[in-house]
Amino acid sequence: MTTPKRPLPTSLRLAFALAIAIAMMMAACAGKTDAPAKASGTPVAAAATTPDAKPADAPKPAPKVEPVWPDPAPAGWKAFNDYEGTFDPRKTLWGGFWDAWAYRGGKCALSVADEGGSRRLKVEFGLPMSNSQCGTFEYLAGDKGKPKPVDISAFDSIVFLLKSGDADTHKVKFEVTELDPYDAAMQGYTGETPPLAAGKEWVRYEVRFDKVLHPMFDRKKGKQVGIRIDRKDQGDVGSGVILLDNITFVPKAGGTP
Ligand SMILES: [Ca+2]
Repeated sequence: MTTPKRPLPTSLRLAFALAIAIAMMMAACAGKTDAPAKASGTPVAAAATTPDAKPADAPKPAPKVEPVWPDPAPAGWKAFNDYEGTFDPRKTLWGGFWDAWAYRGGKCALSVADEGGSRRLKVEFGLPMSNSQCGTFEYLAGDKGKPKPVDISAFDSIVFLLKSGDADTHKVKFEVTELDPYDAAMQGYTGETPPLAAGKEWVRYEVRFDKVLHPMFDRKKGKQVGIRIDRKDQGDVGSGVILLDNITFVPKAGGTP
């Protein structure tokens, strides 16, 4: 069944005509405005190349070492480990013990390295098997083997800097772990980020607690933070070097931890 063809109502035809007219006017206007824009752009370009506007011997701005890190740090940011004087003895800026861990044949060798005017944590990892892992743990408080719970509920997130220490890009997860005094390893829930790329340039990553922590994670009982390097995240390259710096706690908006 077909609908009999009827001529369009006059009002519709008028509307079409109007629409076409408007479209043509707009096209005409676009053509007009285009020309002055090009013309006005020319003097600017010319000015930029005159010696007065830009002396040839003007010193080039020094390349920024950490373009991704705010200086000064925003109010309320609480530095946790900057690796400047925390390596020997192993105490974070909050006073807790920190070190490396390894699992299933993995190994993370820790040192500090001067890079770009700052000391960084250098992690040389070797993950020989398909399920090898290694990483770091940094107690929020407490001596070796004696972590103490720390209330992190006033904080919104952790930020830190990550970079590759060799020619390859590596993948690193960041973890936040709850203290459970009834667990053999005193470990409760662990929240972790997806694998984060450690590449040629420093990148600032943010670990938002609401995103990575289990709803049952008791934020009044934070135990430790750290990185995890998983062989399965690395692709073909099972060993390498990554650099880490400036683990910092960021307070909740309006919070005063
Ligand atoms: Ca540092």
